[in-house]
Amino acid sequence: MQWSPTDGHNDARGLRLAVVVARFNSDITEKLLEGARQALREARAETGDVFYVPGAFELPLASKLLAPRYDAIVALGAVIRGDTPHFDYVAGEAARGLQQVALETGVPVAFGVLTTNTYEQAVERAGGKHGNKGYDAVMTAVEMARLVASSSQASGSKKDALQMETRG
Ligand code: INI
Repeated sequence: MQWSPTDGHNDARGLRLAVVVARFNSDITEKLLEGARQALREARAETGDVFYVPGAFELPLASKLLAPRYDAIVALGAVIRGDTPHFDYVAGEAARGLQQVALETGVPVAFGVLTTNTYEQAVERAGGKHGNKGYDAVMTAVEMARLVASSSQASGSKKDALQMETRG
């Protein structure tokens, strides 16, 4: 069975969401943003603040700066393989950095960064025959923000129960 990013809880009401978009390959990343906006509407998000950075390499720092103010971050970019090893550095550091921000801050960061061999493959994933990864990234962010919220509620009630036990 194929996992669908829309299987989870896609109700964004009450969540503060930020979308960070890389301008590099902007014809693709603007399509990812269109998909992200559609998902925000469908999930009934009340916030979906949009911030721009020059390229995918800059997504992690922007996400880290935004994390304290949001329940989840959606990072959008398009890294397309060229003739030099530059692709590997930019794509690798974007992925590593975004995961690091999520793990260090506890704020989910959805990886809506296309890493493709060709421009056509990017087009196909930005509203083409393979869907829109910007849309998927928003739904992932919403699901993860809900998971974080319910896990902190659960640990809160566990703490209360322990305190009650101690008080006897
Ligand atoms: N940035 C991208 O978002 N996608 C790319 O494909 C890309 N390539 O191929 O070079 C790219 N480079 C710019 C990079 O993200 C930084 O903005 C730049 O290196 C300055 O730090």
